[in-house]
Amino acid sequence: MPNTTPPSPSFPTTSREWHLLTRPVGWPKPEDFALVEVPVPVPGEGQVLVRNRYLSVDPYMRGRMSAAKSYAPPYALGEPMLGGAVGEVVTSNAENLTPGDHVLHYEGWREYAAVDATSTVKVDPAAAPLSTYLGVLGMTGLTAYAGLLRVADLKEGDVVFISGAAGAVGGQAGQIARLKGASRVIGSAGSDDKVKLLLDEYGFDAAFNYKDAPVADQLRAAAPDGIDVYFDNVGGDHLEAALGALNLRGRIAICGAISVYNATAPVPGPRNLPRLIQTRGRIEGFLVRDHYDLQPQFVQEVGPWVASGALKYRETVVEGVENTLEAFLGVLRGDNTGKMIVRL
Ligand code: NAP
Ligand code: FER
Repeated sequence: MPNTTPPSPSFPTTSREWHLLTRPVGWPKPEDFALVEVPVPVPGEGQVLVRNRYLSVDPYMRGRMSAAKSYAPPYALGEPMLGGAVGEVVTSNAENLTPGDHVLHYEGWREYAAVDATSTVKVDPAAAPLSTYLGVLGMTGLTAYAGLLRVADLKEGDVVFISGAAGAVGGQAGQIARLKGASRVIGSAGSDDKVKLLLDEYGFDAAFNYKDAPVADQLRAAAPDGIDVYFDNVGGDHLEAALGALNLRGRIAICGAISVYNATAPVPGPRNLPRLIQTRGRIEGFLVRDHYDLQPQFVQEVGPWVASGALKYRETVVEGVENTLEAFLGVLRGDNTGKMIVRL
């Protein structure tokens, strides 16, 4: 039996959602977007109405704002944008979900969403704070885990370099490397406070502010014996510097290239790719979607580290659906430490 409960008389009738109006060129501008008020959607058969509580804003969303063909389809103009979200089921036309349940789904950038129950994952607010299902125990966490352990094939004793190291993926990748027996973990980030966090709280052995001096120089000083693994969140000069420092049979996992996401023309690649020949090195890009088979192992291993504090995480929480765009732009600017989250 569907277990729909009628909304209470005080239930709002309208919902706000973010639409993409025009495809940004370079840095997205507020005029490219609109916060639109619409009627609260009516869930169809097999759907639930979800009141979103936390929205995820992620770097990949910049790619979906462009028309270019990629691994995820472009956002449609004049339509609500999509993204990870966690919310509470308000009404249910699905057998397996009940009002009061909490679910993870992909209809973010809005207050209310009617979602197919089969496209949701039930989450337990008693097991972990709801926001963590978008971050340390969610997509960005699995990205760090799979990218480091499977793609970069981390081995005990490796010297590991991580860019974007104070961000959601990078901070977690660095700490997993440490917990898994890396001999030296080096991170780069864009502010002195972030560098301090890496050294004082996340247990990195060395860290530098990439804005202070050329990355290649700072990496050479931090890793005088070279690196075995590079986890790339940034691309550009970071990637070239990492190739230059790569040891024999080194591995580079290309997770992201945020330094070029707003570029208006193709950006040249690293000038020192032949370094892969000398080192018999390997460079491999990956998408987290191809690694969900690791999800149970990830939760089993990382969950206890998070619960015990062995793995620390930060979240930067922005309040209010009306501030979602600013939160997203903040990720591109580096306003966040750890996972950027919008709380509704
Ligand atoms: P995040 O690191 O929490 O936030 C992005 C960070 O990028 C910012 O805080 C900023 O920190 C840094 N940044 C911005 N512009 C930069 C530049 N020009 N040079 C160097 N750093 C810059 O974001 P995240 O969600 O964890 O994602 C990190 C990377 O992983 C992104 O490239 C993302 O696209 C990628 N990713 C890939 C997958 C996958 O499946 N392949 C999945 C998730 C994420 P600073 O202050 O340090 O500059
Ligand atoms: C990102 C977040 C997610 C990203 C890629 C993904 C390259 C991957 C999504 C998927 O596997 O579908 O910031 O940047």
